[in-house]
Amino acid sequence: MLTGNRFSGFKRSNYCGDFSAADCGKKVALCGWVQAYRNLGGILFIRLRDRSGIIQLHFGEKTDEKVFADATTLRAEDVIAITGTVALRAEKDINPDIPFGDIEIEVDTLRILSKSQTPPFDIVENSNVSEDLRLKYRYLDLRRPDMQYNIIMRHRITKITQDYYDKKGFLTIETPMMIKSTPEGARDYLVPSRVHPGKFYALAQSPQLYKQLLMLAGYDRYMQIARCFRDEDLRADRQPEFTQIDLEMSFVSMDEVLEINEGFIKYLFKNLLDIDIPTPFLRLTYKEAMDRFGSDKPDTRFGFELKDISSAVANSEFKVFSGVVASGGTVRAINAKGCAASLPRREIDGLADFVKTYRAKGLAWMKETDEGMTSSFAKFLSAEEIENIKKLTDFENGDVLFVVADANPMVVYNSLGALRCELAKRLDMIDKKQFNFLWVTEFPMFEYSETEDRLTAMHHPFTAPMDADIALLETEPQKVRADAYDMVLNGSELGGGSLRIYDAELQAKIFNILGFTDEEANERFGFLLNAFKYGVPPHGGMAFGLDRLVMLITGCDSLRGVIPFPKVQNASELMTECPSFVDDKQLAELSIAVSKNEEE
Ligand code: AMO
Ligand code: AMP
Repeated sequence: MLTGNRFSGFKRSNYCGDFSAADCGKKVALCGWVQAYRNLGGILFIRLRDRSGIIQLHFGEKTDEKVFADATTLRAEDVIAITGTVALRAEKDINPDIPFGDIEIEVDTLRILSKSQTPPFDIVENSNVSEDLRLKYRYLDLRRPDMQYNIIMRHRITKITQDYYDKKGFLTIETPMMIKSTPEGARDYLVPSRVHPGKFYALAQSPQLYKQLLMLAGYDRYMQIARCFRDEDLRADRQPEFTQIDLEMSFVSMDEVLEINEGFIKYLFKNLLDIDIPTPFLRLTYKEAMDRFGSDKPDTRFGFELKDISSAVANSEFKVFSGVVASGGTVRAINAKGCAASLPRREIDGLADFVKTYRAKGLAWMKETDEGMTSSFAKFLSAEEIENIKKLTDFENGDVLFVVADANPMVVYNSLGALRCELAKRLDMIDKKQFNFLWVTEFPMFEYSETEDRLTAMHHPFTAPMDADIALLETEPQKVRADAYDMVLNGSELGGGSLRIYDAELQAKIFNILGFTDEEANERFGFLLNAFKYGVPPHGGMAFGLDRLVMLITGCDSLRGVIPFPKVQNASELMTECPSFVDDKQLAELSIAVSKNEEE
């Protein structure tokens, strides 16, 4: 039977989480979802939930008969509106373990606004149902208190962010999402144009060029909570659609950019969590980060720093080591200090398999306990070589040493960099309450791309080279360092940016090094090179990953925990099942012919 609006005339007075014992006697009107029900014959308890919390409703002797009868029909997730009186619970019903465990609402009236089917999973904290099922019914998943906490934290972080940058004189300015496709960076998501058959927009990977043009236009300080789109392979910390806190400033040095942005972190943590983050942050050059931690986003909550032992093994009989040194490679080690007892042989073998996923050819090890020394490689080395290794790595009884040798230093860095994190995880050495922020600076301008067989920009092509290295652009571009920086938190890249090129000639040179002819550069970035003819302020900026920031603050292990409607590994959304096929009519309007589809 069709009914009208069962809610009309009702006015909510409070949220469910608004109460304390001091409110006893107060008349209230509440709305929400039925969390649970307990029927004890003459007495019925319903737990009522809204986004603020849960309160107990009491239906008993004093309750009107019809209201009581209606209440017995309630099931989990039904939506109701009630009026009643706040009351102290009977002594025996007090639950000291939950919020408002000493009070309840004695119900006068009940309206059943919407019935729920039995949900596919319980709406409770720390649900252990599969994530796929949670994502298919995301609107139910989002009812769970831990998801609501994350989403509310996200709101508060966004709000505090906007406040901070507003105070610092940043203007919020929107930039277009449908922009010109430029083939640098990740793959673009394309949007076909109906009115220009055969032509496409790209969804913005970031507001980079527009924010630079805003500096050129004199807006001086810009910020935007910007949605970005990148057709990349997904990981736990990567979504195809994500949000940046995007910033740009004019007439600034790198120090000023870093200062204002570490000031943001300090302000955020103080206002959100009342945690004092010390500033200035530690600054590591890219080289130091790689040498000490094997990573350009080092986690400094634990030691296990890398040690170069190439000099000790350069002339060794053991060709696995000396051969690598001779070919220009490197041999490095991690000393797991005092961990001999916690690292049995089978654990060590497991770690050898682990580093192979980072292309290491092997993991040599050496372990000393009161029973003596065991090692996979010591027998191949002279006593003097072992002694030198011990000196270089501060190796003592009780330690385990891990060694990787490779002709390609990046393989050594990547595998030992990952190994130190894995060791810390397995040995439970990470303090989850610690927030270690740092900057990595002096990144290389370029990296060699094997797939494209050319240099590509390590950050992006608009990043300025360091003054000290300008001359190398002509001779050894791969040695040029950039005025680029990343902010790192506990081993995750939280944000990155750079000072920008503001000179047309230098910008054109960089495009050349990246392999564009003048014509290609003009075709793709002509508008920028043109703009550079009209008076450009020196400028620089950065972007934080908002999703990553919220993820790290809430302690989630995936971005999916802090994005209301995320995509999964294969870039689809399980609830609406997008992407989806479209009508032939739509395709025809866009002058698009599909040459292959997933179902074929
Ligand atoms: P960059 O590409 O380093 O720089 O991105 C800045 C930050 O955005 C976050 N991020 C992501 N988060 C979730 N999913 C993704 N797929 C993803 N990709 C990046 C990271 C990263 O540090 N325009 C420049 C910034 C600048 O130079 O000002 C840029 O986009 O936290
Ligand atoms: P092998 O001579 O192959 O038995 O190697 C002796 C030890 O050196 C084993 O523990 C191997 O895992 C290790 N090993 C082999 N290649 C490398 C390498 N490139 N780096 C570090 N250890 C290696």
